[in-house]
Amino acid sequence: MRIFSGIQPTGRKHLGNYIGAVEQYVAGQERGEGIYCIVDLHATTVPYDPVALRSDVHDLAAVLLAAGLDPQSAILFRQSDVAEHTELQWLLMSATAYGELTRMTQFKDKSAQHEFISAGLFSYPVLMAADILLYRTEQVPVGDDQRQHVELTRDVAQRFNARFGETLVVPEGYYPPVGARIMDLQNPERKMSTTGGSPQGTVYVTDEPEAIIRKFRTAVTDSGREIRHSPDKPGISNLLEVLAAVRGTSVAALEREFDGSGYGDLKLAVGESVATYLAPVRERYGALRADEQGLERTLERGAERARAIAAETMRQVRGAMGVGPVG
Ligand code: AQP
Repeated sequence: MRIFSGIQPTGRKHLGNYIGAVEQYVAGQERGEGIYCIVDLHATTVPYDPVALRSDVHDLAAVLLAAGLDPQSAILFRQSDVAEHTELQWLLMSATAYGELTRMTQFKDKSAQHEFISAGLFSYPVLMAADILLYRTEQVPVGDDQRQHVELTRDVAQRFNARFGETLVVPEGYYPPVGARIMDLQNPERKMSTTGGSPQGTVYVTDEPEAIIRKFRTAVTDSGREIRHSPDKPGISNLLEVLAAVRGTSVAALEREFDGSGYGDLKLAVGESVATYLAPVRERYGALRADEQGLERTLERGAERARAIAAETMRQVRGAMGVGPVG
């Protein structure tokens, strides 16, 4: 089973990224051959600081290694080190409809946040399709917010194959059964997010345990008393999902366990469990982040392995599309 996912080096990673994606990458190592890409080219589609971008790549590489990604078995690399991503993106643009891209909700949300709306932001989902299809990926572990982009990737691959002959593998999205959409603790109607969230409602992977417990203690809930997962209780439902994800249990089991307890008990239990869950990651992160040369070596080795797979896919794509010499 070939598993691929990309993750943006955009500042500090939050609990949503961790449960929805990073934890799935680590678990994926058991299921198959994992390829994980730090997508720095995606991060250039909105205003950014070039100096910070390089350092953010190192921050993220250290988080992924601290979480338990083993670069000996999985491939961990930086997107811009493998030029085939942008070449395949350009070729896939011809198999993507303009109308499809205008329907992407992430583009609509993000373009509303910026004055200068880059063409890169608009074509972002095609680069994401190229990232995935380059590695003949079968499974893509991502959070629920990426569902529409994974569906677009499948449509583009199917259209390409219908037009140019069977060349690309059509991947499946893989969404965690609990925690695929962790919500902001202060605004549980909105997902926890790097750019759109509230500081108090966003738990970062490298937060101190006391800060984590405080953020959960002040989480917004309803004025009722019943601990139940339901659409009319977004705050409580989110807390139950977070606790189920970090404890590796089900929401139904937690509803039974907390039957008759107060909201304060649940908030404290979630805060403490998340602090305990993230503490070893934070501890390992410090030493890994300090060794920049070691991180660069890991990314370089990963890029070499990624290039070997990507080059073969590009040979087939170029052949199917009649681009370049016969090869
Ligand atoms: N709230 C979330 N719950 C579960 N999974 C989530 N992901 C993001 N938010 C949640 C998943 O994390 C992975 C990496 O996301 P990314 O590369 O898009 O990184 P980002 O842009 O910094 O993360 P955000 O928070 O999604 O930023 P905004 O909101 O600013 O765009 C993906 O698999 C994603 O599904």
